Amino acid sequence: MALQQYQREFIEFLISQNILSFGSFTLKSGRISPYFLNTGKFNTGESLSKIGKFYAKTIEAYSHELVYDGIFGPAYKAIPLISSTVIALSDTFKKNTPYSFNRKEIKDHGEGGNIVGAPLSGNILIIDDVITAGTSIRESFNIISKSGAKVSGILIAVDRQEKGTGHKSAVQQIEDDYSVPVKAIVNLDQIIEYIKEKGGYDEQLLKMEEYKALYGV
Ligand code: OMP
Repeated sequence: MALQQYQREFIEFLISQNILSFGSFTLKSGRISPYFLNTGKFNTGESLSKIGKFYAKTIEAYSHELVYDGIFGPAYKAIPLISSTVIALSDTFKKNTPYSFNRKEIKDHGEGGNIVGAPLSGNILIIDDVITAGTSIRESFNIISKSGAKVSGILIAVDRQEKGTGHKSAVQQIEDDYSVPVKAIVNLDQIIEYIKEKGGYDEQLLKMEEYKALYGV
């Protein structure tokens, strides 16, 4: 799909906030990547407000495929992301959406349970930051299915377009395994397209292409 204006703005935003950085990074999967997306760096009110708007806009752009009653964000990193997304859905699109997240620690006193926020029921849209090999997102599926709700879709900020455990992309594998749509604000090809247009990233682009040849699909 051709780069949309909001996607250009999003990539520009990733670069300007140093969310997208270049170097040598060991990923959760053990792969060594020449680039990394650190959404933990959405750490000011202004940047958090912006990321929520980008997620909300993407939900609206895919409104025919992403059908949901509530939004779930896995602890910890997705908690602020879903908070700002539901605020943007309410402010910009007048949609009042229940949201919840999990506790990482087991709580056996007070209100108990390991879900905070709206009770999980009906169709749940998972919002997370990045999919590489697809391990983290599967943990969210387990949490939601245990609660009796159904995952109806996934939205991430960046699809790194890498292989999962087999030959398919991790995203494709999740779509096949769970029969749900997985959407991203942007994917790696779109980031590459944008930085090629922008110029000045020749060395980084070369390393990204090498990495893609190893793990890309
Ligand atoms: P997978 O579980 O392999 O899909 O990796 C996704 C998770 O890795 C994300 O939820 C992040 O915690 C982390 N990650 C990033 O945040 N940014 C990246 O660019 C790459 C990763 C990663 O480790 O693969």
